[in-house]
Parts: sequence; C-alpha cells; structure tokens
Amino acid sequence: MIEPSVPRSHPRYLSLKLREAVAEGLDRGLVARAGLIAHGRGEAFDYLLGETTTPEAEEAERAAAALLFLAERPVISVNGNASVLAREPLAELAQAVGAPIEINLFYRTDERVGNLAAFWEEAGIEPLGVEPDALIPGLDHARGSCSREGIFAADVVLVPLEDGDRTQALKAMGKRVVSIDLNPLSRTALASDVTVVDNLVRAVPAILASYRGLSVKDGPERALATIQGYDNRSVLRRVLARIAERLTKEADRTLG
Ligand code: PTJ
Repeated sequence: MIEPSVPRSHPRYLSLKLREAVAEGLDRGLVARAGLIAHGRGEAFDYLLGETTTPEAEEAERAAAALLFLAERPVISVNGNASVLAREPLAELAQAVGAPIEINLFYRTDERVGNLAAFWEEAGIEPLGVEPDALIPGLDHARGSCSREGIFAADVVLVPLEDGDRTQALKAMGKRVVSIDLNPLSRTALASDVTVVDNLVRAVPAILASYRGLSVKDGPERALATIQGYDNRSVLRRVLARIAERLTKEADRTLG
C-alpha cells in the first residue's frame, strides 16, 4: 500500500517520518511486528521528555562515548528498529570506534536476519551475527545466539533499544552495557552501566560527536575522568524528576 508522504509543514513531521520508516521496515521484513509497538512506546516517552536531548542525556552520551573510547573490544548490537531508524549514524559510529555491527534479534528468524544483513551491506557494513556460533548464557537459543568474535568476546556493548533480559544477561557475562532507551524505568535502563534516555536518532549522532571530541592527545585521561565521575542511577533519577516537573508545568500551562 502506498501511503501519502508526510508534508514537511506538518508540526509532527519528524515524528511521522520516523513512524513511516518503522512501518516501511515492517513491510520490507526488517522490523518485527512488535517493533511497531516498541516504537509507539518510545514515542510516548519522547513526548514526555519534550522530544529533545536533555542535559541528562548529554551527560550519558558523553559517558557512552568515553566507554566506547576506552573499550578494547567494543561491539554495536542492532535489531530491526535500530537498523531502520539509524543505519547511517550507527555505521558512522561503528567506523569511528572501529567496532563491528552485530545483528542480534529478539524475534530472530533466518529470513529477517538475511534481510537485515543485506540492508547493512547496502551501507557498506558486513555485519556479524548472521551465522551465530556462540550463546549468551541465560537466554534461550534463538535470543541468546551471538557471534563468538563479536558480542560474546566484547568488553563493551552498545545496545540501542534492547529488551531487559538481554541487557541483564550481558551484564552477568561481565560486560559493560551502554543502552539507548527512552524509557528511564525499563529493565534495560536500570541494568545498564550507561543509559542514554534519548531518541536513538538524536543519541547516536551525539555519541559520535562526543567520541570525536576525545580524539585528542589527552583523550584517554578525559574519557577515564568522565567515566569515574558518572553515576547512572543519579542520571536516571534526574531524568524522572525532569519528566515530573515538565508534566506539572504543562498541566499549569494548559489547564490553568
Ligand atoms: O528487532 P527485534 O526482533 O530484536 O525486536 C526488537 C523489539 C524492539 C521489538 C524488542 O526488543 C522489544 O520488544 O523491545 P521492548 O521491550 O519493547 O523495548 C523497547 C524499548 O525501546 C522501550 O523501552 C521503548 O521506550 C524504547 N524505544 C522505542 N523507540 C525508541 C526507543 N528508545 C530510543 N529511541 C527510540 N527511537
């Protein structure tokens, strides 16, 4: 079905374009059906945050860049939603960091993995995870499948838009997990070392910019200081406080 394209003048242009990208991803066999629901949940949280990158998200984005900068074997894990929403910035980040992209799906089917691999190849990336040869302990076979040289051996894993179980399982393997999740109360958010509560489409370019800023002489010292001064629980607390304050102000403004 051909849907009319969103007019640029529409006040919710960007949000509607992202929705279109996810829906199109479903039609192309890249996004899981549940990916549409996950996207809607993300939209709702983004709305509560004012659809903007908060100072807390900026702080987390700097910490994410620092962790990736100091990592010995960083890996960027991608699912259907992340692929269709942010393929180009994720590819750029992977290149800058020197990290492989690994396809790691919650709803894994050979067909979707094949479609996603071709999608990443179009962007010049040879993804890992197509023929998994290792298992993340504690997850069932389909969901725990991963690449031995990728996620299995990684010390830092960036997981945009992940499900809670997998983040907990990666933590149990001793890895540092950086997640991008608009829901500050999700299990992923709570289990991660660094939780970037921001829309993936804003967060990835911000992490990349921060990463590039570390490519200077004292980059390692600055990255270390950033991580040492970072407290994820405090950041999550402040995000929640920001949402609460914003809602109170909005109620006063619109309802009197
Ligand atoms: O492609 P697959 O098979 O791996 O499946 C992927 C989904 C997303 C369907 C699967 O991992 C899933 O069900 O995820 P959840 O448990 O719904 O979690 C998705 C989280 O991502 C929610 O907390 C959303 O708020 C958040 N989210 C959604 N869209 C965005 C987002 N966070 C950041 N940026 C977004 N654009």
